[in-house]
Amino acid sequence: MLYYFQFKYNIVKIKLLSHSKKVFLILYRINQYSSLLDNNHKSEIFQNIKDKIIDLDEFVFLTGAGISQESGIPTFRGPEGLWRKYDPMILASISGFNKNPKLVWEFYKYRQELICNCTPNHGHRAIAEFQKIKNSSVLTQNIDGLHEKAGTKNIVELHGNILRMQCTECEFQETIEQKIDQPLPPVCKLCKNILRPSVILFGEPLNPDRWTEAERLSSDCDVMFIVGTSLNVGPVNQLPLYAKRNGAILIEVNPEPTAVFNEIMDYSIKGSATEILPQLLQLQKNKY
Ligand code: BV8
Ligand code: ZN
Repeated sequence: MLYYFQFKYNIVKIKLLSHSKKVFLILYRINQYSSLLDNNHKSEIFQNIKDKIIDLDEFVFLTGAGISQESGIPTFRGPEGLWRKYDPMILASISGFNKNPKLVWEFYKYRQELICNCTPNHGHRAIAEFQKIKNSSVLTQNIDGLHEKAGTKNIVELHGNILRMQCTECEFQETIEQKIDQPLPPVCKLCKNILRPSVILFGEPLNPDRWTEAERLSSDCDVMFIVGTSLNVGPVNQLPLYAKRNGAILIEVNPEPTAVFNEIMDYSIKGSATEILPQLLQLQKNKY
């Protein structure tokens, strides 16, 4: 009797197995087919983009934390994002700094030490290369200095640079090479008041000259690439609208299309900066 059940169980098991194998094969085929579709669709988008932008002259790259993610710098709002662990209104706002400068400095010191050991990735380098063949500027929300490290020119650091610090009272400024070895908060060598990171904190206006330059570049460009940003933060998230109003083509590069602004994008290329930007660069290089 036992053998009978054993035999029956084996038959059922083999049937299930072969059935699940078939299911697995079908799923594998669907997956293969959809990634083929995906790639076909992507190459169709790229061909379309090439036809549209190949003869245009003025390009702007608006970049956010996503372009530095593959250099090892965490983004802010992703699953591992900084703002999931820390409250930006306590650690990255002007009110938080005024209330507890030492705590804010500890947050920035931890990020400075991470960032100063990071290097540009293929995405940063593709933009630096792109600039050699087309007139292009970079408007970055990032404070990590990686665009500059990649050899990029015409950069507007809209939110400042974490590897610089400045006096809260006088004109004193200082670049941070490796790490801050003074007690926190560091004090100004000239007037002994406390220093602050040279970044724009939440609740602070952007530097007026840099903002005016960003408005001009966005309003005059033919194409704006929006790379690695959730466009959550204002007023920078208004810049694609300046470009759109001027009739520019908006091309987004992001594994997750931005929620609010997705409708105004002419193209939304799903993918990472290090994967997509070199391909867009190739489009321009293959012009002739
Ligand atoms: C201002 C420097 C007016 C610091 C930053 C309440 C109180 C105070 C202000 C406000 C408030 N409510 C609203 C505001 C306005 C506020 C704001 O916008 N808040 C948001 C949160 C709603 N804005 C301000 O405060 C600004 N100033 O409004 O001033 C004013 C005028 C006069 C007088 C007084 C005041 C100042 C904003 C600047 C704040 N500083 N940075 C620091 O970095 O520590 S902003 C902060 O968010 C980050 O620094 C970053 O720069 C910025 C934007 O984030 P993203 O770069 O987009 O990053 P995020 O993680 O969100 O997205 C990453 C994306 O990458 C994702 O889409 C992901 O899918 C994608 N991705 C991931 N991996 C990859 C990838 N893409 C490509 N490849 C990959 N591999
Ligand atoms: Zn000073």
